[in-house]
Amino acid sequence: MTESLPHWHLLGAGNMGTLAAWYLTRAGHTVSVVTDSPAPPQHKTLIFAEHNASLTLPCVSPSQFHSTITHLLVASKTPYTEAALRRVNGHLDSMTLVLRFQNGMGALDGRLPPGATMLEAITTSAVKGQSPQHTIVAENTTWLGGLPQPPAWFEGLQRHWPNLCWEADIRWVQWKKLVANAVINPLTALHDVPNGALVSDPSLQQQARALCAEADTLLTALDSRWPGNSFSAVLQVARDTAGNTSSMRADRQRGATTEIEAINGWLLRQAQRHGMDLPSHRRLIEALSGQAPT
Ligand code: KPL
Repeated sequence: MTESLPHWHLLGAGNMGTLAAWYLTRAGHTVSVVTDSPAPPQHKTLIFAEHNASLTLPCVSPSQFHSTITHLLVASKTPYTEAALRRVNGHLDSMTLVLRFQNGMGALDGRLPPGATMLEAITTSAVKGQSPQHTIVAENTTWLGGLPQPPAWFEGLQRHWPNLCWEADIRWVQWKKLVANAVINPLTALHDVPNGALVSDPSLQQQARALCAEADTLLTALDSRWPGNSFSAVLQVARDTAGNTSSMRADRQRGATTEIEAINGWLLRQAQRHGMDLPSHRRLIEALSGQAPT
């Protein structure tokens, strides 16, 4: 007997949300975008290395919900999480499965109904562009996890989502990505440079080293088994994405609120709870709360 595949409600049909919706629909799931008010379907173009693809996503607004949402994909940028969740207020319950596909940590903490199941998605894929055009720069590894066992639909999804892995204990994967984002994103945003500048500019490299050391000290305090050595991992990410504009640099260039609160802010809040300070991260947050580059 074949199990019916989920219908997903999507919050945030930006680059990552659209890519996830693409793979989900390829695997036979259905996806609708949750909008503030009734809206026509969204027609999107995904530009892959070898081909272009079209994706049409129906929209649904709060007044059109008739039942509880069973599967919610949260791919909104972290500063807009609260506003996005307002759209589904009263439609989530303990039976809802939430898949969080966002940078940083903690954006959904305390914001879901008791008992709701939470899955995390972490990706090293890169997508750029502005809706409705999304250019897939790289289809790298994506990890889904946070539960002892994958959901029944995971194996089918793996056949359509390149390099999709299951990781029951996803915390270290999240932390590794968090440190890369906490170093590459704010430094490239502040200095308005591509990611590769962290490899080629000795002064940026020195700052990256200090940021990594502080993050490793904190993460070791949170989990003594944390392997550390973040600096070489971060430099590798900067090398692999040398020509990229980091998402924070892009946000800052267009004057949008950055995700620094969910990235470096999360590290700083954890440090404070443990009576520690992370001076380099604190200074970066302060520096970036100033004006956008001109
Ligand atoms: O995730 C990224 C981002 O820009 O948000 C990196 C890995 C730094 C790639 O640009």
